[in-house]
Amino acid sequence: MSENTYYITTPIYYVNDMPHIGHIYTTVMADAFARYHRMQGRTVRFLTGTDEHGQKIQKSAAAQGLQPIELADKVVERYRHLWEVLNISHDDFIRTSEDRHKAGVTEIIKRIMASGDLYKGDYEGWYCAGAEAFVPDSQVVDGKDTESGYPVERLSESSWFFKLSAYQAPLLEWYKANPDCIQPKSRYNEVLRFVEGGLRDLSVSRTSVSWGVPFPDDADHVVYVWLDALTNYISALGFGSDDASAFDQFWPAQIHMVGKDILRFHCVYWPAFLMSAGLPLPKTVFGHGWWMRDDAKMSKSLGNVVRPDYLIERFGPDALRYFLAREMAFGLDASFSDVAFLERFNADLANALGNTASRAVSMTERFLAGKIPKAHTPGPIAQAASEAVAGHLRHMDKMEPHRALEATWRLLSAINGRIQEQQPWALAKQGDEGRAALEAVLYESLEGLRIASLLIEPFMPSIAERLRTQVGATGIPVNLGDATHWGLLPEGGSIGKVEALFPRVDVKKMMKELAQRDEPGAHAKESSKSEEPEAEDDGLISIDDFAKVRLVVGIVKEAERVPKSKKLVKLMVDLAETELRQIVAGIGAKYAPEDLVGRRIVVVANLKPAKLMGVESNGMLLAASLDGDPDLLSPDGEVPPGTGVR
Ligand code: ME8
Repeated sequence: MSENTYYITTPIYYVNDMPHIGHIYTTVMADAFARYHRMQGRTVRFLTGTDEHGQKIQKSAAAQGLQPIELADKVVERYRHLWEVLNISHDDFIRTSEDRHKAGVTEIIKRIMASGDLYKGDYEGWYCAGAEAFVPDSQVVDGKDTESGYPVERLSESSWFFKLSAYQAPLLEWYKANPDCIQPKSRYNEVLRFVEGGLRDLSVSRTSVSWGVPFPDDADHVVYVWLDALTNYISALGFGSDDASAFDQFWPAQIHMVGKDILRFHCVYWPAFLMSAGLPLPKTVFGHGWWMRDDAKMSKSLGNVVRPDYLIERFGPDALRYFLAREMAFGLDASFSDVAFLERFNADLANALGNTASRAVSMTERFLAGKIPKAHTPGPIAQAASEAVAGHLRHMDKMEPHRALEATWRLLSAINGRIQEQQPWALAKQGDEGRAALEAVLYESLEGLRIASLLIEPFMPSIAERLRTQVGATGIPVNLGDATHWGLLPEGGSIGKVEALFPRVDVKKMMKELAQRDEPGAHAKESSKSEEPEAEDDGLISIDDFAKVRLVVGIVKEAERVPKSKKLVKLMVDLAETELRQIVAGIGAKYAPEDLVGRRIVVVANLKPAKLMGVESNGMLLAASLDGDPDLLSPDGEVPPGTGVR
């Protein structure tokens, strides 16, 4: 491996089930990083594939009346197709049922055997086929593995064991010498604590499973599926074959991108196997967070898994790629909700990106006959572009892709703001007098959009290309080096055809349409939440922030003045709860208490209680405030109390 190579991998996915947005997420993020590094001029190798052996697949196939390989062939096609539709730019796709992979597994076991780290014994204990993991007694409650939630079964069989216990000290040394080898930091600490707690030898073969790689020189056993699967990262590079040139060029991997569920396999077992086999260790394992559905765990049995097909068909692959990358703070958990998807689609894509682009391009068409104008002196958009480029590079290098996107969206907002401020339509009316300013604002907008297209390229490759065509940037290199320099759009060049990149959608209508497409039970809870830390303040709140405020309609049942106060009125309000709510409001200067009884009002129902002049208030009513003079808000019709307000 040289400084300029970058080898990135996704987990290889089990073929017992069709892909959902969790699988897509890892692959899309790995794709974004692969593209980012290619755009920096690195020689990138990006690997994905499928994990086809083991008990879980054997059982699923049997349940469907298929041979395991028949099931694998079917599901693999689904993955391949999806990666094509989603524009995933992997260089290789490995299947563990391929001969090249079996050769790699055989070779690593031979090396581990030669190190004296394998011995034969009997495994007596629990096994979780769902996670393909041997589970300690302490982790079994009510017949289930408490870590994965899947059922366990009792095994008693002859097995080869790997001396994992001997690797506790070397692993701890590795973690300590390479504090960035597991990211984010919270996961590093988690793994460190786990290994400090002690390691037991690991069973690495099965006799009661037949679907796997035969154990070298002991064909009654098949290789434990995780030892088999992890080896894909090197078998795909030709390890164990006659041609190991790719292995020499790319190993060790720069990064294994995985979900947090499989951290232990990648950060404990895998490096221990590699140490034993005398092979270099990966530079980084990144354990990203978990997608939930409307705050509930996404699972096939709950029937709330988000399948990607309709979202891709209806909104395009780049919209889904963008949403996944932007919504989840990389490393933390997030919730997928239709409303969050649609709101982001309209706000970030249709509006901030699509609308800004179509404004700039259509005004160039109208006012400058579709020709890229003269550049003039770089102004505020040039400054915003240079900040966005710096922010993008900084955040991508720190593995903060969601922040990299935020930086680009600040540039889009600067372009939009500048158009609003300069008013090209008014400048165009001024004729020669307004010409220079008109050219300046439109050149800057188009050039700013060209630079934005480079920054969105890792996340939305097809939209980025369409954007470049629209602003007349075809032929200009696409990279994150000299192509980001200001002023490359050529004066006199032609812009492309104006077309909406993301036509706005009607959220209410789409919510219904999406719900109809969902699996039953998908909307167990309808809210969305991200654990994302506070974004850099741009004055905007997310739909999630807004959703935290519970606004409901109430009917005032009783009202009286708070003694000794001119303004305060104590109200008892019907919110369709078991008791009336007591709310104190500062509306007494304008409203007489008796006039309030029977009125419908809007109440913030989940406000922390407060005392006003010693009287407790459990909520707040909404009123327009003109110079401090309140004007009560009421619904238009006879809405029943307790009705939600949005
Ligand atoms: O574990 N949120 O395969 P797998 C985020 N074959 N990511 C999710 C997710 C969710 N709700 N659900 C799945 C395996 N993922 C093994 C891997 S590697 C040598 C062997 C993603 O099909 C995430 O990356 O169960 C997780 O680690 C992976 O899918 C598990 O895929």
